[in-house]
Amino acid sequence: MINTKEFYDYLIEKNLDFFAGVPDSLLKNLCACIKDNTDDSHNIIAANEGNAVALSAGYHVSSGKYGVVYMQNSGIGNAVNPLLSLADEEVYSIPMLLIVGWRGEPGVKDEPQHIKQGKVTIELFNTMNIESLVLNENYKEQIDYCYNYMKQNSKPIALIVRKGTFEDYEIKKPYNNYTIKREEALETILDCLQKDDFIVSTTGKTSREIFEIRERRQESHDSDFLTVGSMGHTSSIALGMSIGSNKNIYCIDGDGSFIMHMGAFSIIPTVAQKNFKYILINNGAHESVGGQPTVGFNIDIKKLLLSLGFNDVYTASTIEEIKEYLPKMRDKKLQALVIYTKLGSRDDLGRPTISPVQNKKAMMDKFKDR
Ligand SMILES: Cc1ncc(C[n+]2csc(CCOP(=O)(O)OP(=O)(O)O)c2C)c(N)n1
Repeated sequence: MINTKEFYDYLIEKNLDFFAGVPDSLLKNLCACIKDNTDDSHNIIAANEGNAVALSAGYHVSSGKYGVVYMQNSGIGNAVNPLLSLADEEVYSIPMLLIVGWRGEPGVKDEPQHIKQGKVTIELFNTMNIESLVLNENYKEQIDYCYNYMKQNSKPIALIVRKGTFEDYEIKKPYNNYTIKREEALETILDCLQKDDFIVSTTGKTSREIFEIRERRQESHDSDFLTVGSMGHTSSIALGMSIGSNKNIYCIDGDGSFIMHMGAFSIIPTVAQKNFKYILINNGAHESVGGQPTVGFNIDIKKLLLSLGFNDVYTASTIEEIKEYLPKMRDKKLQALVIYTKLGSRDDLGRPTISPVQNKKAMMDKFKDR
């Protein structure tokens, strides 16, 4: 295992002092260490991984230094475009150090959404002609190698991080002043919905909690599309679903996900009909992967959604408010509810025991039945 602070200190020693990225569970100790020790102007928690690559590119052009971009391998897809059409040696030829958490590494048990991505991670870098090294205990030599490589070749290089590579770094418990937990908010939402309503829920603990609430209540899962991967696309999946059926579709999103592909919200009001309903659970953090902050509390989301064309945007921070506002959204078009919650989830939170394909098939049958 690598001592996380010593790894960070070595990056700084090599003048690799600008960080941008999206947090990842495998990198949560490193992300916490970067956050603790770096000025906010030099650690940008980006909306998505493509933005992080572009930030790092801009930083290089003006400073001459090499940026460090951290991401989960799920984020490679978001990064491919700026890696190939901005940083690539056949375009602007911009060096940067990519640090990529390897979820779904072959032979290591992981969730379904990580299996394919894990299998093709190294191949994807090979295809992009980006050299990649699997990070190990000789990290100083590896960082030296990457540094010299960037200097000589003026192009990105990647360090791939296996599960359990970094030692624990004391993660400061993230905190906000709200009082209800996400799981309580979700329980209340489910209480307020009707039997023939459908849900599309976002990546991370939101979907895991919905799954467990249904199990606890001995209810079926066939009304819930638990978006296990594809972070940031929940609202577009829900929008598509609302076009394919006249049933009510409730999108339950997270602030990190909302911010990741916020562009979708410029389209939603131009397309959505009465059956598309948007609920955002805003805890100001990427809670599912370690609680790194988002800008969820810096944005006036109500104003933003209204300006984009939503007709009503309710905000709630208590169970009573959720119960009051959710039913009001039922028969009107372009309705949204933003729920502010505290951080935290149960230690024993499980994961869906049905596969994504089973989940989809059951839901398709339910749509057909009606
Ligand atoms: C493209 C991509 N980047 C990063 C991740 C890792 N990841 C999974 S859940 C999550 C945080 C989601 O934050 P938010 O939507 O605010 O929900 P919360 O966890 O706070 O409930 C992240 C970063 C991912 N799955 N996909």
